[in-house]
Amino acid sequence: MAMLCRLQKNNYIIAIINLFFFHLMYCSVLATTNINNNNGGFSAHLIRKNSPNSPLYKHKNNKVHRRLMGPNTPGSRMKIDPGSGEHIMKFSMGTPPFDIYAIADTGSDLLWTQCQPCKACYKTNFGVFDPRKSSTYRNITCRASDCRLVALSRPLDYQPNFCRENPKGPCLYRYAYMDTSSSTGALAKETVTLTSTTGKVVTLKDIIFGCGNENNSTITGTEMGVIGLGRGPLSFVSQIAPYVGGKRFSHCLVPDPNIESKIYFGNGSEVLGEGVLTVPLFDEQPGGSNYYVTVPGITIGNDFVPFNSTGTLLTKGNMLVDSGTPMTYLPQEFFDRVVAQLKKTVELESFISPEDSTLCFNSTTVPKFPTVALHFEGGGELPLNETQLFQRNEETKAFCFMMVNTTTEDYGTFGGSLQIDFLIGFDLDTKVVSFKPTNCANFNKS
Ligand SMILES: *[C@@H]1O[C@H](CO)[C@@H](O)[C@H](O)[C@H]1NC(C)=O
Ligand SMILES: *[C@@H]1O[C@H](CO)[C@@H](O)[C@H](O)[C@H]1NC(C)=O
Ligand SMILES: *[C@@H]1O[C@H](CO)[C@@H](O)[C@H](O)[C@H]1NC(C)=O
Ligand SMILES: *[C@@H]1O[C@H](CO)[C@@H](O)[C@H](O)[C@H]1NC(C)=O
Ligand SMILES: *[C@@H]1O[C@H](CO)[C@@H](O)[C@H](O)[C@H]1NC(C)=O
Ligand SMILES: *[C@@H]1O[C@H](CO)[C@@H](O)[C@H](O)[C@H]1NC(C)=O
Ligand SMILES: *[C@@H]1O[C@H](CO)[C@@H](O)[C@H](O)[C@H]1NC(C)=O
Ligand SMILES: CC(=O)N[C@H]1CO[C@H](CO)[C@@H](O)[C@@H]1O
Repeated sequence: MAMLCRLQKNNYIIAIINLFFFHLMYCSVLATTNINNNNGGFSAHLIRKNSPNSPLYKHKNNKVHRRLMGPNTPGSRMKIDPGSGEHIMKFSMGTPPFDIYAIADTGSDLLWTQCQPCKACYKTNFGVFDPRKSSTYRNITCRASDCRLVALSRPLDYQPNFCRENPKGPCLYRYAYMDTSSSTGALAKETVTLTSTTGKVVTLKDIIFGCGNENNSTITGTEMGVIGLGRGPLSFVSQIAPYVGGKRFSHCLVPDPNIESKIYFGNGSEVLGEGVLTVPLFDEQPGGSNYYVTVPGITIGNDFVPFNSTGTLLTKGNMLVDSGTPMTYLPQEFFDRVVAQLKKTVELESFISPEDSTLCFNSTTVPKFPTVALHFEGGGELPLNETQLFQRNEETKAFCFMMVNTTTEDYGTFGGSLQIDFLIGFDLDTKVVSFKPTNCANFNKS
């Protein structure tokens, strides 16, 4: 019941927001002259965290990982990930611009960064954004309709009548992630600028963000915040939609972590042409953040391994598409059958890597792996090759399988490594995800 009320409330908010953005769009077309790449769309670089290219590179592979997911709402869960495959997006905030390195997260909506004056900020190597030094910073008041977007994500000590008593007071938020990371502060608006992959400067005005003056992070905290690319109305993707021609984006992740990947927003981000597989997105809940798809099973060699062994009925939305999670997770029982089938077709000695619990095959040369394809609701089949399925461990020289088990979840997570060398498009308006096999290192969308 509580859930039901919430959904209705969210829908109401979305309606208001749409009107609001329509207005914004109209006003900003004239004001913002410098976004004009592909009919308003633009592209940006994604830096693989822990690639030596990353300003956030930490030498030894740190094992602590989190998946940033929505606030502490039902449906938010955390992932512990071996390896560090998160992606960082660099942009600037404010006038004059201040550089921000934030985790690009398809599992949550809010864009936030640490802000001065800090009550509690974790240590970063790149300073903390100071709104007092920016001429384009705007507070969002309690009374403002935008404030309702965080109505469910308030600080722990928040008084329910705070906004009624302080209509001109700050719009306070608290975003807590399942790994105990959190950001608390005031919702505000700022100008976001970034340099696109074509070298053009893109200016996005009045982007709603969390100015966090009380934050903590489970990692040593070098990243400066999170840029939420989820499906909800607060998401960066939803906010910029009127500027770029629609609520859609795509990315192409390169296999080599030292080469920057690309992300495309709005017009020009469409995944088109031959060999595109388009699958429906499952609506977990209206206004929800996550990209779920339905996967009946996986073909390995000549055999089909069904997701559900106990019946033909399948839970809809049993797989979360999330580039923020490096590995792919399968529920234990499904995982066991996948591994059994894989071992049957790969005739090599295997062992479990003590480092990250992956299943590895000893081989000095590239072994002959079976053909593998992921099946989607509606009959679509996505062929996966070695680039996506296996990674060579430089030390042991073994080939390790990039799918691992989860015992705490009954759904799978389609992680970042499985997304490598696909141009993947997320269309929030038509509610589909599209996949196109692509050599991402050589890829440039025109
Ligand atoms: C924003 O609000 C804070 C207090 O909540 C205030 O100190 C600051 O001056 C305000 N900034 C602007 C630009 O209105
Ligand atoms: C972050 O804050 C929460 C709530 O106070 C706390 O439980 C958690 O331990 C903190 N995490 C870190 C890494 O400080
Ligand atoms: C996006 O592309 C469509 C179709 O080409 C065009 O009508 C629309 O004006 C573009 N949007 C922006 C914001 O430029
Ligand atoms: C598997 O199928 C059974 C019966 O057909 C159904 O009750 C169950 O929810 C399904 N489980 C999943 C994970 O799809
Ligand atoms: C396979 O690799 C593991 C880890 O390096 C090693 O312990 C084992 O001896 C290897 N087995 C063979 C047959 O090479
Ligand atoms: C699966 O997960 C459990 C605990 O999370 C772990 O003990 C087990 O070794 C894992 N690996 C395999 C291959 O099942
Ligand atoms: C896997 O497929 C991608 C996309 O088509 C391609 O770029 C890559 O070279 C392939 N990898 C192998 C090992 O065939
Ligand atoms: C509200 C909240 O999460 N507060 C935490 C902020 O981070 C510090 C440590 O950096 C914690 O002590 C607070 O509890």
